[in-house]
Formats: sequence, C-alpha cells, structure tokens
Amino acid sequence: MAGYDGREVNEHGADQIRRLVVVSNRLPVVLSKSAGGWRSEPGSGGLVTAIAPVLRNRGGLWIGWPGTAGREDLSGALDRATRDVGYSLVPVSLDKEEVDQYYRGFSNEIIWPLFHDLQTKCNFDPLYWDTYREVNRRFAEVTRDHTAPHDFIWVHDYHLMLTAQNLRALGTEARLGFFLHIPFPPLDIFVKLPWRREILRALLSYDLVGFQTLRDRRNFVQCLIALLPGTSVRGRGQVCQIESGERAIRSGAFPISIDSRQFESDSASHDVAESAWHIHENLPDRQIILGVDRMDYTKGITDRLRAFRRLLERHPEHRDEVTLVQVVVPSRRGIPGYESLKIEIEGLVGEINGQLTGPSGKVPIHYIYRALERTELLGYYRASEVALVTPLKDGMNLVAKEYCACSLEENGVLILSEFAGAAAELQRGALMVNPYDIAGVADALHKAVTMRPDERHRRMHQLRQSIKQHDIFWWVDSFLRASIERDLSSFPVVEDYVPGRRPAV
Ligand code: GDG
Repeated sequence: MAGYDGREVNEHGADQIRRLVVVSNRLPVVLSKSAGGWRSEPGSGGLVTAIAPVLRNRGGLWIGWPGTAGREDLSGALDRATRDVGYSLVPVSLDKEEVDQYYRGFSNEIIWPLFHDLQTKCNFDPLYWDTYREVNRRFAEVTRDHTAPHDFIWVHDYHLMLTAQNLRALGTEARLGFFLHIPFPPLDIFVKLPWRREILRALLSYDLVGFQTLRDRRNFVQCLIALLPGTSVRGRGQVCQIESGERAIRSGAFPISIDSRQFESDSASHDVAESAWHIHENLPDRQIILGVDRMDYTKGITDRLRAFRRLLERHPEHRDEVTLVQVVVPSRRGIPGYESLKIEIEGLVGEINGQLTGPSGKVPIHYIYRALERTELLGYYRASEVALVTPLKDGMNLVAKEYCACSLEENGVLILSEFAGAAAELQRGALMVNPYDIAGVADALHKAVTMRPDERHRRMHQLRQSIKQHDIFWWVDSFLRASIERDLSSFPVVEDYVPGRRPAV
C-alpha cells in the first residue's frame, strides 16, 4: 500500500484518510508586492516538503494567514500559488490589530515564553486572550466552510489551540488532530497561565494531540490530571489514550524530523561543495564551530558565546585553531525582548573579539546576522567540524538534525543541549550539555575539537542512522496512523531523555 510520500508503508498505513486539510498560522507561501501586483513563492522547509505530496495526491488543502495584514485582494496571487503547489491554499485574513494581539501578543508574548519555561518574559494582557479567541474562531469558520465530514483536519502549533473547540461548536464532525511544535511546560509553570483550564479543555476537543517528546506529553497529562479532575490515562507507549469528562482522545510523542535524503543529496552537490570549500579557504587551518539560530532568547546564544570565551581563556592553544561562526537569522522584530537580545549578542561578540583577537589577526567569532541561502547554509554545515546547538529549551531543533544529515564524511561532532527535544533521539551520538553550565559547555567544546577521528566517526554514524530511520516522512505517517489505527500497541516505545542522566554510549 502506498504511504504518504508515495513509498510503501504497512497495510494499516495512513492512507485510509480520504482528504487531508492542514491548518496553520501561516500559509506555506511567501507573498511579496511588486509593481505588477502580488507575487507568491512556495514556502520551503521540512513540514511543507513532507505534507505537500499527501495534499497533492488527495486534493487536499492548506488553510492559513497569508502573512499580510489587512484585507487586500490576494485571490489572483493565491490562485497562481495554488496551481504551482498542486493543492488549494485558503487564506484567513487578519487586520493589523488582530496580528498585533493574537500573533505578536498572545502567541509570542505569552505562550512562546511560558511554554519555554520563561514566565518572567510573559505579558498576560487580557486583551490578547480576547483577540486570540476571536482569531481562533475565525480560523474555525474558514475551516468549517471548506471541509467535509470525511476529511482529516490537522491543526498546527500554539497559535491555534482553540480551533477544534470552535469547529465542534460550529458542528464539524471531521476527525481533528493537533501537533504542538514547541515544548509543553510542566504543571508548576503551566498553572501560571490565567486561561489554563480553558486551554486544556480546548485541546481535549481534538481527537489526537501530538507532542515532540514523551516529556511534553507527560507534562500535558500531568496538567490535565491536576487541573481537570477525573482525567485518566491508559498506555505508556508512543501513543496513549486519555479520558476526561465526556472526552476520550489520543495523545502521542511524534518527534519531527527532516527530509534527510534530500539534505544528504543536496549537500553532496557541486554548489554546496564549492561553498564549503570557500568557507574553509577563508578560514585556513582552523576548525569551525557552527551555531545557527533564529534570533530568539530561547536559543541560548549569549550563554553559548560565554562558553566559547571560556574555552579560549582556559585553552589558549585553541586561539589560533578554532573559529566560532554564529549565524543569527532575524526573527520576530518588534516583539519586546528581541531588539535588546540583538544588542546583547552584538555587544558580547564585540567584547570577546576585542579581548581575544591576537597578533595573528585571526578573529575568534564570525558573526552573521541575516538569513543564508540554502546552498550557503549547507556549505556551512559541511565545512564545520563542530555544531554547537545549545538552546535553553527547544521543541525539537532541526538544525541539529540537518547538520548531521549533511555530515557526509561522518566526521562532524554535535554538541547538543539536554533541553532540546532532539536530545531524546540524539543523546547517544551527541556530546550532551547543560546550556546554563558555561564551564561544562566549554569542556564539551574542548572535547569536540580534540576528539579522535574514530570517535567522531562512530558518534556521527550513530546520529545519521537514527535521523535516517525517523525522517520527516516517518513523522507524517506515524501521526496520521495514530489517529486511525485501532491497536495502539503497534506503536513503538520512543526514546525519552532525562536531563542529568548519563546516556549509554
Ligand atoms: C520551531 C521550534 C522545532 C535557519 N537558518 C537559516 C535557515 N534556517 C532553518 C533551518 C531549520 C529552521 O530554519 C529552524 O528550525 P528549528 O527547529 O531549529 O527552530 P524554530 O525555527 O524555532 O522551529 C523547534 C521546529 O519548530 C519544527 O517543529 O524543531 O523546536 O522552535 O530548518 O535550516 N534556513 C535558511 N537560511 C538560514 O540562514 N535557508
């Protein structure tokens, strides 16, 4: 039987679902205004790559905000984009005030920091909640108008936690799934949310609620049990059954991944090899340590810079041997906290470079503040001897997986935060670190840059095997199967990660 990406899956494969409808905050297209009107370019990224074939093969659709505030007529551009991508794109229009309060406000000043355990950064403005509810209702109305009872509606991420509840109120009978791309916090953090019960009840309106890791699902269950008495849970594997009041739903851990074969073949291309060669040519005789992040306070960039400084202070012999290339991609401009973070990062880079640039003129940190073209990004992945991925907390972290997929010679070293969702799957091959422990990260850096080739190879081989086995197509398929399969015991036990515990190597 054909699987979702057209490859073979078992006979219970997810293709029992007739039509897939994806709902997310943003449509998978990038719109730009030119002299001749609106132009659109297809979005990129793993999620779009994995879901697009399913949508195309089943005449599915994607519902989302096109990314432009106001009620401009985008129908021409979206019709053209629909023809290009091969499935329908349905816009949900939002005006500027709604974008400010639902997206910038509730989603990114409340849920984003709280769910990353940073409650001191939250602005619990009640106005944000009102608009969040209103916009979730609007998403539900548009979805109701474009769907039928046999569809499977798959809603993505923290912007749309209330959409199913609204859809049910509007009479939708279709099966509803939800996937949270960011972490779900533990009870003592979640409980600070003024709308904690409303959000939990709304999530129970889905038939399947998916998380990145077992830890996130455990936190969700813990919150349900504490805040909605009478909740019970059956099953401990990848997918479990939750009963709460009138509702019986499923919940699972589905670690998102990448199209690892595509990364592998793209990184083997002539253009990427040339880009990698240029990068190393300009940094001769040096090991490159790479950081790639969206500008975000959850990514641990400042602590990482301090750990790199400590490495060079403790091991002056590395000063002429290693360079940290830190790529920061501009993100969420205008949201409080992001501008000051940029100033802090840039101040620190200047300070460290000022302190540690020696007479050779070799600058310790190369700082890049812009989005790279894909070829250049892959060039950096291939050229770098070490990837330093140290978020304070992250749903998954795809950069870690992409770096490994591009390490064709299997000689790169991954240093990974214990608090990235990816820790569960990558704990055996990576050097695991506590990103708050600056001396510990400096020690891991020393270990990485002095690691023997055979150990590098053994570790990276293990990492690549695990990423190949659980790629993005596996992720889509296992999520969709979890919503229809009768026997939950057929789902494997996914790996867990307990911070502080030493993984068996
Ligand atoms: C959220 C969750 C979860 C980065 N720089 C450039 C560039 N990128 C691409 C990477 C990667 C993506 O952006 C970043 O993904 P991450 O997973 O690392 O982080 P978030 O953006 O915070 O994503 C996260 C994810 O959702 C998926 O569920 O893993 O935990 O926070 O794909 O390659 N791409 C290009 N140029 C760059 O400079 N072209």
